[in-house]
Amino acid sequence: MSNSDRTIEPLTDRLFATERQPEDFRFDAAVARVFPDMIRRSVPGYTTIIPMIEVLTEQYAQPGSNCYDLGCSLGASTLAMRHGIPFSDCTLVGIDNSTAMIERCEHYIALDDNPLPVTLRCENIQQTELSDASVTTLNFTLQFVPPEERSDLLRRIAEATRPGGVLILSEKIRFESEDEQDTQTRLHHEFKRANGYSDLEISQKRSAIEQVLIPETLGAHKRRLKDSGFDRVLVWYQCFNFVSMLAIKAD
Ligand code: GEK
Repeated sequence: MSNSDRTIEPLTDRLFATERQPEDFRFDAAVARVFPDMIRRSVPGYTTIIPMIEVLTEQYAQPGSNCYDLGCSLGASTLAMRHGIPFSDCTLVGIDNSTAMIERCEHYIALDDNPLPVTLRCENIQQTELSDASVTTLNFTLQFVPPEERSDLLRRIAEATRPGGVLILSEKIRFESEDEQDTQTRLHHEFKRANGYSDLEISQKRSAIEQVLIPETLGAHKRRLKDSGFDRVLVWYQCFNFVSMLAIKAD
């Protein structure tokens, strides 16, 4: 690995700026290197959701429990949880199956001065062990799990969650109405344009990601969360076709 591969200076995302062969999007080293810039300029509301994860974690973390960040990438949501957890006997675990992400995440965690230890695991969240949880976060990660395998994961999270515990679930969604789908998609693309992405970048990224990021409707998410063992589900944030939900297990 060269020194430049090790740098954690957030670089500008130009991955789709020039014409390239169509290929499915992967969370590889090239993506990890530009990820903070990419997600901030691509996901409306991301810069609001991250600090709110700290607020939500502070509300729902329980003493002596485990807190999980599933699909932690470079640890933005993990660090928000770390700062929100008010108990020194909690265990915080960040999990991602991209080696490139986990390697860089270690640097970001080390740079942060909060004393709560963070364990990082390079694992598939669909197989990872979960237990005695109070707060679990899936911040734009479930959308990358094949739809038919999502119930299984949510059921395991609900089973591992203590009474009174929560799942914070952020997702790109689609809409029942074609008209709303078109309008919200156009507004999302305008957001990307306003953040400096060209039409070529927007369309090439869209083609690369559409086979791997499968959005579902808000109704489908809510139903599945309830069927999986959560008692209440509420939307606490929405910006265009991006939402964040709070799924709560009753006391
Ligand atoms: C943030 N939460 O900054 N197992 C483990 N990790 C996975 C899996 C899987 N099956 N599928 C995808 N991932 C972060 C942002 S990004 C969202 C999360 C985005 C990981 C994948 O490697 C990537 O790092 C992350 O989920 C999704 O708040 O890029 O839109």
